[in-house]
Amino acid sequence: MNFDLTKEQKMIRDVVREFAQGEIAPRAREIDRTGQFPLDIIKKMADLDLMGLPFPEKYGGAGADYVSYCLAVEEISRACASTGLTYEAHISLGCMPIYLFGTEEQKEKYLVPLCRGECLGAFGLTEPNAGSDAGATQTTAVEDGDWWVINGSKCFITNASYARFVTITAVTDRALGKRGISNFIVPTDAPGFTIRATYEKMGLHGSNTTELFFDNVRVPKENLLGERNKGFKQFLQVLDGGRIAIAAMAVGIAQACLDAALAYARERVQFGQPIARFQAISFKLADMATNIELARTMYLKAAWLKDQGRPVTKEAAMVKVFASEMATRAALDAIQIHGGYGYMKEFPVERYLRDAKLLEIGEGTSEINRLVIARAIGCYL
Ligand code: COS
Repeated sequence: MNFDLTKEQKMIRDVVREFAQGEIAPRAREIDRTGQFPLDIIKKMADLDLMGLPFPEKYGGAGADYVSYCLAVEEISRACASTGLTYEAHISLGCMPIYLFGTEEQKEKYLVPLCRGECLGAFGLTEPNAGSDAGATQTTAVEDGDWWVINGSKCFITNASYARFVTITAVTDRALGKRGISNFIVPTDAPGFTIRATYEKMGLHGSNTTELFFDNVRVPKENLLGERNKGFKQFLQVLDGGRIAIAAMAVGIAQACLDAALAYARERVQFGQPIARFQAISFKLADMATNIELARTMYLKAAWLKDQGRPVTKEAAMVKVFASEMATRAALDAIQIHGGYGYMKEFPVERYLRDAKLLEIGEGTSEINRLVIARAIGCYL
């Protein structure tokens, strides 16, 4: 067994870390305050070849592995979680379905511009009445000659305002229930397709969150992605990968919590000494560091399994639950260590809490992921 990163993985992590700390971190507070989407940062990430990092060079990607991609997600999220989520959703939810299930023609047409960072990737799964129960999708796609006609709506969709096309799920055979769902690539300029970005969120203010509305939207037959009626399994497979990357995001936020809390505790003097010297504080920091190490090791193992083409459903769910809940705890402890200052916007730790919380909800709630784990270990046999 070898726990070392390869030379290439280390190189990618270090390049991304330097870029994230130098160019993203100084902007994070402003991005949170104004809610301004960091489009110029995304352009720079494209210049660094990050927007197609884990995809083959023939599709415009950088040919790196999933481990390297997750390391990049951690580093970007450590600097700015809004930028981290934008990146994660682009790769794991936007690019991945097309890479996994697209025909060569579809990859040429859709994956290449995504990998080059010419537009952002987005995936429309969740609906007002189909959240955890994603199989309850109500959006429909009905055949009409050489076309599919799509009607319905999606909610909480990341990146769609900056996408040229969105992959969505729709019911193609109602009688088959969740086994009658298919995936479609829908151009965002198609007549009848409306995108609205008016949510007021608790955190991740710089991440674009949208609602999608389809009113008799016509897409050509060839925009079906993957096999007809296999959409449910396809997106569960996509979500397996996404959950590992969300865990990497959580580790990034937790690391930022530790960085901030440790620096503060070493400087802040009370009762004649830095508070880091008090056991009550140092043990909090020690626990934070231990949990971060554990979550990082878990996501690296899960990403490695994915790179080997091995089953990863259970490990992805485990690390998603552990890392996201760990990040929220780390943010709460970081605030506590900062005392009254931690409650103020002048310090970054209150933002870390608002940003971390989403990771217990998005790409499968902690409850759904515990259900996946419980099934995998045989609780319900
Ligand atoms: N990968 C591939 N196939 C999978 C899978 C996975 N990870 N998990 C289950 N499947 C298969 C099952 O084997 C089953 O196959 P058959 O039809 O051949 O029997 C099929 O998919 C249906 O699975 P299941 O019966 O388990 O579906 P359920 O509706 O009971 O449960 C859960 C599915 C709850 C796990 C799923 O709906 C889920 O993950 N929900 C959360 C959605 C989510 O994360 N939303 C966030 C969106 S952010 S983009």
